[in-house]
Amino acid sequence: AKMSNGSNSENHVKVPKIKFTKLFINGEFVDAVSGKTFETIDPGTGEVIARIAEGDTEDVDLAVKAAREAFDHGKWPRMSGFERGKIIMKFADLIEENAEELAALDSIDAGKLYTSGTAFDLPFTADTFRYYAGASDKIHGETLKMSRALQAYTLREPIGVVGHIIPWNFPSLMFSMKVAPALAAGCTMLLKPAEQTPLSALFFAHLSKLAGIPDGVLNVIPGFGPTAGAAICSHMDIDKVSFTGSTEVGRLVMQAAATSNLKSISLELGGKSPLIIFNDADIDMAVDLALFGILFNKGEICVAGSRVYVQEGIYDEFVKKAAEKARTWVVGDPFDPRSQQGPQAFKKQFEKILSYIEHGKREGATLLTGGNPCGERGYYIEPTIFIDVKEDMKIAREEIFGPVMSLMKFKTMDEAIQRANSTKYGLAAGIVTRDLNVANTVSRSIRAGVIWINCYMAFDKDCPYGGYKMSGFGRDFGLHSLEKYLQVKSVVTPIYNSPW
Ligand code: TXE
Repeated sequence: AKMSNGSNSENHVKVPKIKFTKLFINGEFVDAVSGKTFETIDPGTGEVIARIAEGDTEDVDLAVKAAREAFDHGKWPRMSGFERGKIIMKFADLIEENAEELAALDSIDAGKLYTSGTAFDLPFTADTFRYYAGASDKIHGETLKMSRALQAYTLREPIGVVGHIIPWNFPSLMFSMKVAPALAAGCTMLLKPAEQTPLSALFFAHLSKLAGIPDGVLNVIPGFGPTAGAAICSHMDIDKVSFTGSTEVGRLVMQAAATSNLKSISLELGGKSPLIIFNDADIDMAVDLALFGILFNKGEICVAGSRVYVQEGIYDEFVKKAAEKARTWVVGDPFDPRSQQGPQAFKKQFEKILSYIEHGKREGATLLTGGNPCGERGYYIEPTIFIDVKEDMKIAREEIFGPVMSLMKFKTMDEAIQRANSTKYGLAAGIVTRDLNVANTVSRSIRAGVIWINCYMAFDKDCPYGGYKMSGFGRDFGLHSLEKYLQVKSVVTPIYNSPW
């Protein structure tokens, strides 16, 4: 890997002044009840960006009270879906107008490439709001044909007060993915951003007010998992928790829901997704997809293609080409347009990745490329490819969440299917082949929530995705996501003296 040496001033991207650092409750920015604050750090330098108000149980209580009031007595759940849609659309326009500033906040807070932020994350974020704005007036029930003399129909009502808990890898996109469908459904809510990346969520809170979202409908509470996060999961007055994060914490969320008020939950958790490349693949395309699959967002993405299976006929050539390409990959300042990979999001994640690399070496896998930290400061890691990886090695089993690929060889389709499925996770899978029958057979055989054929991470707001197995349950994006935020109510009345 090459290191780009750009600096912010050289590239003329203005790192924004941090304007919002407090909790957002009932339409106001306020200090935490405890008065406590915490530091948010720039992973490109290791330096403190700002101090943020630290929400805890009492702040969560205040936010829930505001959201409850807005749900039980406010106009948001009661106005027409069409009116809600107009306000959500305005929110999207404001996001678009502020996209560069929001992308810069994510770059400095999470080490994300500014070029990706402006070209991908922020347009996607705004469009996700637009997609659900368009759905808000199309939420309706069914008329039922009953076998007895009854007239019945269903209503689809908002589930109530929602707690969203999101991670640090896509701060803006995760915000939209959770908040947009819940708003469209007519819910009120609080969102806890990850402690590593609170900046864009607070900026969104500010924009939501400008858009006309009523006070109390959307509250943002930065804070830590075991305190603010746990308070949300065990709260007696929250109706639903939508969580994206680690499988370990997903288990805690489920436990807390069970022992509090049996709130509905949905979990989008870890993955160890396979990418299967067959002999008939276009090798250059397959190499590009494999590298993109593991290096996009520096591997900090739940659907990262971390296990790459290449059929034996093209394996050697694939290895050679992948190594060549990985060696030219440019790692560096996320604000430098030449960079293809920024720093890992925070120190602990950086250390976790390096420790997996050490494990891989110790367990006998061979480093094809990378394997080291790079740069003079900040949390940068070289694009890393291991070969000679065995299925039972830690690096092939556990989610690393970094730029570390395990490259493996296979002989037959059946073997590839069996090995691809030999994981506790089931988030995504990729298939590269020109044979339609192989593509269709493998798609049906793999237990994962999304299958990409001759592409990888081809996301869009229209397409639901989420986990099988221990990758969780519930779907984000698409109309399926709305279901998480709705309840079905049946209304029944007798029909008298009617032949119908
Ligand atoms: O996750 P956590 P971490 C995986 C990835 C990564 C690992 C650890 O492998 O290396 O998890 O990351 C909040 N009650 N993924 O430690 O802790 C926390 O504050 C309630 C995959 O950051 O799960 C944050 O807002 N909430 C994943 C959110 O949970 C709690 C994305 C996620 O943090 C809590 C992130 C608690 N007890 C990590 N403890 C994906 N699916 O994309 C923490 N949180």
